[in-house]
Amino acid sequence: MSKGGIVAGCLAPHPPHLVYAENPEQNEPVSEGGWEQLRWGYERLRHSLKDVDYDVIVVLSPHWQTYVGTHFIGVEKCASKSVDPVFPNLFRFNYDLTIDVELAKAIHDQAKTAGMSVKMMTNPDFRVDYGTIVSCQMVRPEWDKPIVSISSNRSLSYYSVEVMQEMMIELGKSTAKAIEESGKKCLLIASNSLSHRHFVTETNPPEDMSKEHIASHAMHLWDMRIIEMMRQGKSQEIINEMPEFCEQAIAESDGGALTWLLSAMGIPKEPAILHGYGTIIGTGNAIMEWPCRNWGE
Ligand code: 2X7
Ligand code: FE2
Repeated sequence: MSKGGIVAGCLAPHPPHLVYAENPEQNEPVSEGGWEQLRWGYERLRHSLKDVDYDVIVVLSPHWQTYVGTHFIGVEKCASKSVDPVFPNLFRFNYDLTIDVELAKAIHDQAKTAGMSVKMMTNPDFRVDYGTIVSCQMVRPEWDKPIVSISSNRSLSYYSVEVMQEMMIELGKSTAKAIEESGKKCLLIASNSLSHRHFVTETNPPEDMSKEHIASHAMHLWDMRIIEMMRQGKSQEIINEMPEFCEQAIAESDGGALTWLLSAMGIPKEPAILHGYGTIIGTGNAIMEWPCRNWGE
């Protein structure tokens, strides 16, 4: 069997507003659009991946929060309605997806061997979180690839960003090793916003773009700093600055997804492609792609 690999790593933020604005048939609420800069960014990412051959999407979402270890969905078929608890007016999405349980178990086993606390989630009635669903819908709306769904272990809540990062670096290495041994070609998704200060009142309609902007200048500066580092291949510097970023920008990378992704790709020095940036209820969101398939051995 030939070695598996990562065809691309993506930073793919999941505000439900994006799906609401797209009006896919699976989502009940209907909109007049909105957040076009970000949706055009996703369009560019989809175009970039159009001719890329891969078997499975591996996604880590901060909205599946587990407090004892990292969990993996271990049920092959997941179908239900996902409702955003904060925005039920925007996101009531009927999903029907397939899990690559074999690869999920392989990553689980590899992480366990490395000493991590891990668990396969086998409840057939489990409700898949909206972060996973929104990012997958925006990256691959066809839903024709199986996914591996990884939880966000909230080690930050018990310990610190430093402990969270150590664990996510290990999980990233285990993910890469399991993928290599599986022989599968994988697309990796870190599902998170950057700066995460948000407004607390909603406009009417929610898609009124005359009211959309970053929450503060300080958040803008943080977002631009992290994006520039990604564009310059400064992955190690991002990891070094993560504690300040998470604290000062309330960054959603506190869930570990970005650190996991950078680690799985081997802390790349190659530049990431910026496909789009925009704000959603004041939060900062970047759509980035690391085209690992082009880097060679
Ligand atoms: O989950 C989110 C988010 N990360 C950012 C903005 C708005 C809503 O939901
Ligand atoms: Fe979120």
